Amino acid sequence: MQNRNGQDVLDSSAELMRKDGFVIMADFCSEELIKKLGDTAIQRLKDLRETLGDKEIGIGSSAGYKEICLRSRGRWDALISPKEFGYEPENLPWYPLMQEMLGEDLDFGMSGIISSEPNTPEQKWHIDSPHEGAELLPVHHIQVLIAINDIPVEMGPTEFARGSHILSNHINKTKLPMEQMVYQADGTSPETLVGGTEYAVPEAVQNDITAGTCIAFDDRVLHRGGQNKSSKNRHVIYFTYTKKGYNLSTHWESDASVFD
Ligand SMILES: O=C(O)CCC(=O)C(=O)O
Ligand SMILES: [Fe+2]
Repeated sequence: MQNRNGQDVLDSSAELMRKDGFVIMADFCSEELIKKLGDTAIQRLKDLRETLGDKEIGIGSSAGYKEICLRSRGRWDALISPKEFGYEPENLPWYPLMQEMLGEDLDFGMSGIISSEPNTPEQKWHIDSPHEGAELLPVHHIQVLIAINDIPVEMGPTEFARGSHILSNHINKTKLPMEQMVYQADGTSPETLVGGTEYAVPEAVQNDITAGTCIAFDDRVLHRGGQNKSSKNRHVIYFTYTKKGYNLSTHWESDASVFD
């Protein structure tokens, strides 16, 4: 697995994912790939928002539709299948890293776009999946975020707490309850994650991101979408992958359709 400069980044990226819970791979996707993903996604999001019109929509996937939801105020998430994007999920350039982390017989999870409007506030710190065992089990769900444009800090790139995929274990590490961490609640932060334990506060990382960067994260890592202080929409495309047979039911919880 090579980046745009021809460097082999598979082993170093896998190592960072295991250690930090995330890896930021700059200069990774080709111009052609980000253009195609971006054009498809922005059009689809526009169409879905038009179809949605004045229909009611709340915050969180259970208060949304099966095609589109709000992940937090001003932060739209629209599902777009690999087929609609025009790619097979196994032919995308980050796939070797997914195989390395999840095993050769991994499953595709979901794909789409997350788009935050100007003046969107930052999210509350959260994890997207609970832990499944007292010891640190291998990652079960990886999300890949692709920057189709530059995302300077003022546009709110995703922020990660380094190494918190280990510390967020609600079975035997953190004192925070699982539901509080999974459903963006007040009181979750890198500090409170380790409150009352022997562990050091994990470092919060939010970097300027350039177009073509690919970020992969173990979704047990504490993270949050940043505040968009700019006057432009902040887009990221995502593709997710799971270990064989993992059920993603809590990640998209609505059965209602915007087309009904
Ligand atoms: O918008 C982002 O950067 C991240 C969004 C996110 O983590 C979520 O909605 O679960
Ligand atoms: Fe998240």
